Formats: sequence, structure tokens, C-alpha cells
Amino acid sequence: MAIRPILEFPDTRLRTIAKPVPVVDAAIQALVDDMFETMYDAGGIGLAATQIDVHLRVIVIDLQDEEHAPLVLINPTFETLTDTLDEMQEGCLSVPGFYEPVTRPERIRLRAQDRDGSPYELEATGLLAVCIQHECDHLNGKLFVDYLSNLKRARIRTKLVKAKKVEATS
Ligand code: GNR
Ligand code: NI
Repeated sequence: MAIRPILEFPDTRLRTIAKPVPVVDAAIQALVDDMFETMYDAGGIGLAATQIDVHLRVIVIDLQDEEHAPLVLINPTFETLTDTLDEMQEGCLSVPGFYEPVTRPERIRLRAQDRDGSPYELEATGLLAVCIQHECDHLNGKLFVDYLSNLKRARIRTKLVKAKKVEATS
């Protein structure tokens, strides 16, 4: 197991479209284990493989509450089950320190494969629905800042680029 470095906006590698996983083998299971370790180390509730520069359709989620067990999503797809939208404050390990409201469909049905490659389905609302949609966006090269105004996104970009420069000189 290993903690892998997390890419940060505006790194263009975060814009890569991830490829489907053809077979869930030992290498994919080792990737899943590293992703959980990396996510827990960073204090996140989800992580997409894209964020550690692996461009395969793999996600881990752990909301860390009583109701929800940790989830592995391999080759996930979802459909929205309602026209109702829900606004939630979102953050991202690839956009550290910034939290902004994002509006998304509030109820979805997920289809994915688990750590053994077995297909499953689940319906989600609330934070789980938000997190699944946020992570699936990563696999398509999309970030929550893309839903914000150009001005807000530009300000976040400038601050993160400056923070990186300070980090590099210290
Ligand atoms: O840790 C995370 N918290 C979070 C909060 C609100 C909406 C989405 C998220 S996902 C984020 C971890 C992350 O960046 N996953 O890609
Ligand atoms: Ni994220």
C-alpha cells in the first residue's frame, strides 16, 4: 500500500478522460487500496483515480458515517431519478482550501462494479449523490470549479498557482 501524490488545479492532467477498466485484476485491487490510503491520509470523503494521475475509471468513497459503508466504483455510470436539484458546498482535494456551492440533481441511480468486479446498483441522495457525481466528473476531466463563474474560477486558479510558487521556493 502507498500514499500517492494528489494533482492540483490547474494541472492539465486533471482534464484527462479516464479509460474503462477491462478486468478487475490484482493490479486494480492494489490501485483501489492505494486510493483508500491516499484519501484517508488527505482527509477526503472520495477520490477518483484521475486525481492521482491514473487515468482509469476507478473511484473510492467513504462518507465516514454510520449509514454508509466504504464504496468502490469501477466503471461507474449513473442516471438522474428526478428533476429536483440540490445545492451543496463542495470542496475537492485537487482544489485545496476552497469551498463553493454547486447545484446538481438530488437523486441518482448508480451502476458500477465493486472491488471483486461484481456489478451492483444503488440509489443515492444527499451527500452520497453529490459525492458520486463529483467523482464521476473527475473521470471525465471535470472539476467542481467548472460550475462556478469564470471570475471565481480565475481567482481560485491565481491563488493556487501563487501558493505552489511559494511552496517551491521554501
Ligand atoms: O473530501 C471531499 N469532500 C467533498 C465535499 C463536498 C462535495 C464533494 C466532496 S469530494 C471531496 C474529495 C474529492 O476531491 N474527491 O474528488
Ligand atoms: Ni474532487
